[in-house]
Amino acid sequence: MRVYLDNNATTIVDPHVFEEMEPFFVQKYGNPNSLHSFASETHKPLKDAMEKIYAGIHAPREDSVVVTSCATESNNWVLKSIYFQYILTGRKNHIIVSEVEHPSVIATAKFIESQGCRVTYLPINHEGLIDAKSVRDNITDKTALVSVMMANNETGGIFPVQEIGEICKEYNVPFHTDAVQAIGKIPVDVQSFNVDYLTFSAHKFHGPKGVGGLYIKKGKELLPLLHGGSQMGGYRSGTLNVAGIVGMGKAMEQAVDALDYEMTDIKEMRDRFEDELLKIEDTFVVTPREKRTPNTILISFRGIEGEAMLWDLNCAGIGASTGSACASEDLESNPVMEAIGADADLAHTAIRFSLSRYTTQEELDYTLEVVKKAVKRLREISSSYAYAPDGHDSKL
Ligand code: 7TS
Repeated sequence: MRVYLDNNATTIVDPHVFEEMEPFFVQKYGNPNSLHSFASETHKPLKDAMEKIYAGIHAPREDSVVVTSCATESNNWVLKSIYFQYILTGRKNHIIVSEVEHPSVIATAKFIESQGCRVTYLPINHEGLIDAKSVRDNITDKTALVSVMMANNETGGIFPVQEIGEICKEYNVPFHTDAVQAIGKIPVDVQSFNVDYLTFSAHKFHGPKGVGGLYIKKGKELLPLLHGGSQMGGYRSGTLNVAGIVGMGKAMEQAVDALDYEMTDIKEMRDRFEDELLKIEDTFVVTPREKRTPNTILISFRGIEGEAMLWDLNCAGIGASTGSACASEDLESNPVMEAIGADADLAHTAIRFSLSRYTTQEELDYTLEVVKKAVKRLREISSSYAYAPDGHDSKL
């Protein structure tokens, strides 16, 4: 059996999405900006797809949604444009991000820092969450941007973007949120809170890889990162990824349709699975369930290296993660576990299981059995864990 439980890294393309994309490779391959029927036959599908994307995040007509190549690009764009517009010109000198943003925000913030900008990295609390108050404590009249994600990719922790948005409004500071892990898992409505920029990525909600987006509120325009032709209103040059945009539109429509299912059925499956995992001795989950996206579990197994567990899972056909795939080649401890101050022993033991609407109960039952066996095997050979089969005094 093969089981995919790494849906925060990427998701399967929904077959309906693939079906809608297919004609735009070999049949309708025209460049939308050309002046002939090969071009014009792409116009309606593109318009329909953009409408679905606007509708999916409740973006009003007057605001902009710009299609990018991925969330990494969207995040880079916001931070670098803010740097050019406010920091380089000397109007402001400071930005605020959370310390557990995706590397596409953290690394960009570090780059901007190296160019002379002051950066505040907001700490997470013992639940792996951000306190909105920490934004208030750090924001100044020289702050050019606050960037705090809607949901964390490691824990699924939902951050208080509503309150943070209010604080930003009070101080008239632009607010960006990375909603990559929120779309299709919790409601995302740009009109329901104060937000100026919002990032998303199709491959996280059963769309294709290589296509993402950035919502930009009217009046909060950014400088282009990619200069060239007049595509996307001059906001982002480069020939449109027609198939990608069509796919992202369909995927967005389906993500919204499936939201209830994710928030009820998938959540129930996740909770049951988590209950069973927590019955294994010396296991820990950081963020409370009700404060998490419905599909994610980050769980630590004391005494077991995350990579060793992944190996056992992989041998049994199960794909999970020790954290973000973007960082996993480094064999570093999980950034969230480090940020909450978990001791070194625990920080290396976190495994992330992320479900999707394609996950089945049978797959979770199978995974649970494999995990139990792996825990037993790995603790038996662990040098740091005194294995006690009768369940007593298992800690060294
Ligand atoms: N932002 C968040 C919150 C993410 O989780 C990811 C990918 C990205 C941005 C980057 O998206 P992309 O469109 O540029 O690929 N996160 C992960 C992860 O958690 N494991 O692998 C990739």
